[in-house]
Amino acid sequence: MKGKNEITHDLVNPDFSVRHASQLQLQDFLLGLKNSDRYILGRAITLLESKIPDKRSLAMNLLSRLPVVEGTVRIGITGSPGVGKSTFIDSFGSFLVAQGCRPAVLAIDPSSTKNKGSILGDKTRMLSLASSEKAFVRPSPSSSSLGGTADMTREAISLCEAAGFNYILIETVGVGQSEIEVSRMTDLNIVLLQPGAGDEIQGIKRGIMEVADLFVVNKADGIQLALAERTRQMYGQAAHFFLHELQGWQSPVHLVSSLEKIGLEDIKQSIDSYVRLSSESSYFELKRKTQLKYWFQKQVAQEIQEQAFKQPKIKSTFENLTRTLDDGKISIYSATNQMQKLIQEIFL
Ligand SMILES: Nc1nc2c(ncn2[C@@H]2O[C@H](COP(=O)(O)OP(=O)(O)OP(=O)(O)O)[C@@H](O)[C@H]2O)c(=O)[nH]1
Ligand SMILES: [Mg+2]
Repeated sequence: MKGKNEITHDLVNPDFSVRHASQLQLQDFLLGLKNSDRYILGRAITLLESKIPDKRSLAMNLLSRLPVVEGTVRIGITGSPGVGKSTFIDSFGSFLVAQGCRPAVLAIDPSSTKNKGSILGDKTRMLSLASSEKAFVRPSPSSSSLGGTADMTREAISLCEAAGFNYILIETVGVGQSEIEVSRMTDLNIVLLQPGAGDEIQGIKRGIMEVADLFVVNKADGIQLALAERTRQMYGQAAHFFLHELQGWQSPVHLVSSLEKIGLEDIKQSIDSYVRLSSESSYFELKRKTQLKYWFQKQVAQEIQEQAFKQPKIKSTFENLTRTLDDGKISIYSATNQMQKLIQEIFL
């Protein structure tokens, strides 16, 4: 007999029964993650997205109790819209499963606010991976949670690792801020290129060399194969002249057809080489530590800012000055100066 508070997922697994999501307690989450329960992992990530204070504090409590997990690899996958990131992740993720790995996919998609269909899009494009028991696929977080997306993704990585997933793949559309934030939570970044990318007059931009530890020219199939090969050569030459932060590493450029599942083994080998080289030189560990410090500082700064704005005098002065600034009755320098003085008066 099942209690009132239990629901049964008959269609998924007849033996599978959990307490209703809203009733899940810390111990349920910890046990579920320990048992690699994908349903519980999904609920735990939803908990992170919640704005309800009780749920948020349960999420924080959970995060602080997660076990330290070693041997995981966090991979950012970026590239312009439509280059084939989701298709690549589906194929490469399935390849990883066949190799005995356990991939988890998270997505940061700034376009999801505008294009509500993209959540469904991600899911349908990663069908084979999503159906694998050894994998976990989480489409873009709900649009309402934008703003703290980066923090949430970082926390979701920890949850996935605690649930036994050892390859964390994070898809992000290669536009500006989200890409940079993701590179601050990953061990290595794969940049996907279209055949013909870099052919334009400006050529290959320096910025792209700085974020890529591995290049994939995707859609290297059919009539695009020759063009893809030319793109591979161009990026190969550029990488040759670019000094990578990891000593002895030159970002390789691989040809892949995500649709036809060609070239995936080379990607895995390159990832393995990168992890080996960076671990040997302690770069791997150092990078993670630097990232931890970055997020710690950022979160503390955010907290200080939030608390400071709750201080009545600061709040009212700030609002007044903003209004005066709006009326054009004060210069920005004078307004900033007044705020600085007030902050010093209150805190020093
Ligand atoms: N020919 C060919 N087409 C591909 C390949 N990979 C992806 N595509 C196609 O490219 C289109 C876009 O693929 P997606 O995987 O959705 O690309 P994406 O980069 O995730 O797109 P966004 O998330 O919208 O930025 C789809 O129509 C795919 O079928 C490939 O290897 N070869
Ligand atoms: Mg996609």
